[in-house]
Amino acid sequence: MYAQEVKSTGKGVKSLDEMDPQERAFQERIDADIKIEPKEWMPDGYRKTLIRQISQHAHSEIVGQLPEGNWITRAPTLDRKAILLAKVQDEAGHGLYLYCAAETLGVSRDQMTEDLLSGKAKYSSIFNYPTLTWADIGAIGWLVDGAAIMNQVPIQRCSFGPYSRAMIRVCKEESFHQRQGYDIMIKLANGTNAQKEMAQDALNRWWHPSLMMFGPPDDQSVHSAQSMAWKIKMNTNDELRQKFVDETVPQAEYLGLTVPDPDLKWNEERGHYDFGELDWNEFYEVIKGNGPCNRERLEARQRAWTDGAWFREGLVAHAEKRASRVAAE
Ligand code: BYC
Repeated sequence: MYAQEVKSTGKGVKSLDEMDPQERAFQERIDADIKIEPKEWMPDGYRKTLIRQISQHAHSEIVGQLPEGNWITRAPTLDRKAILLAKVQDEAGHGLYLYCAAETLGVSRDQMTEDLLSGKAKYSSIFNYPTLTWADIGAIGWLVDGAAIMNQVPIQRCSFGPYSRAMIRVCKEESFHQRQGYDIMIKLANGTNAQKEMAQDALNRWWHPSLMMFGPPDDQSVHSAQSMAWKIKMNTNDELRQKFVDETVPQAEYLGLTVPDPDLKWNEERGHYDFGELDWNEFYEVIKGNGPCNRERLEARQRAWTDGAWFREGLVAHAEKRASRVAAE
């Protein structure tokens, strides 16, 4: 049954008949929507895929604080500053739940951090673009958090218990993030000409990178078929991208802004918007480390890790001292 749900190529996905009894029983539980919990048996590939995806997601939350954190001291009013501060703190919280969810699979926080800093583990391509104006904070909340919600709401139903439960909480907070971004855009789009131009310029720069957040086109997606069979991913990259375009274009129209795509057109027959081809070379360059801010982002994380060493050492020394005192009592 699960094989029919895999809408992409399905290549490399075993059928139930090809599985040994243990793997088959595991797949049948997934097909029946029974959650898998950390201590239960799972195929190695399932564990590795979850560690890859959850840690990439956690790193994205943490690195994602950098472009927005850049504007906390320059937010235009006290209210905007308090709201942005709360949002950026929420992202830190999301990163922490997600690192905890990945740790239940047997990987340590130190290992995940090393993999991020060495470039082995990825984080979302979107955070390698700069935030040049205040309108970029609006565009990130509206488009980037909007894309994140589109991707993450279905993952609330994913097969791995800790990831699914983390997503339920994360999605509630992401909805507030998206609303605060759209609220900034409403104010700017209804402001002076200069403010409206700033909003349009932010939309021009963030639109295409936001669409790329959903990952490569389905025919180039390496992991989709197997991840969907395991219900680690619930939709293909192209399905979510289309859903995002369909929901976001009317929001841009409400703002009186123009989506920067001459090929964007409502297709009555399909019941969806058609949109132009994305520059996939740009996407692959960004995820290879050659985007506008990749180096800056990793340097900032490296600095935070090095600067925090004394604190981590202090925590370990304190825990060891306490443990030996308890043992002596
Ligand atoms: N950026 O086979 P595919 C957020 C990689 S929002 C970088 O389709 P998969 C936030 C992919 O890892 C963002 N790399 O992969 C929002 C793979 O390479 P590896 C975080 C990407 O995993 C606002 C290769 O390309 N959300 O946190 O099936 C404020 C082939 O792709 C990207 C999540 O992570 C990308 N955009 O699908 C603050 C959600 N796209 O690993 C924070 C959970 C693809 O083999 N993740 N690649 O070296 C997912 O749903 C999936 O991992 C993806 C990719 C849809 C992203």
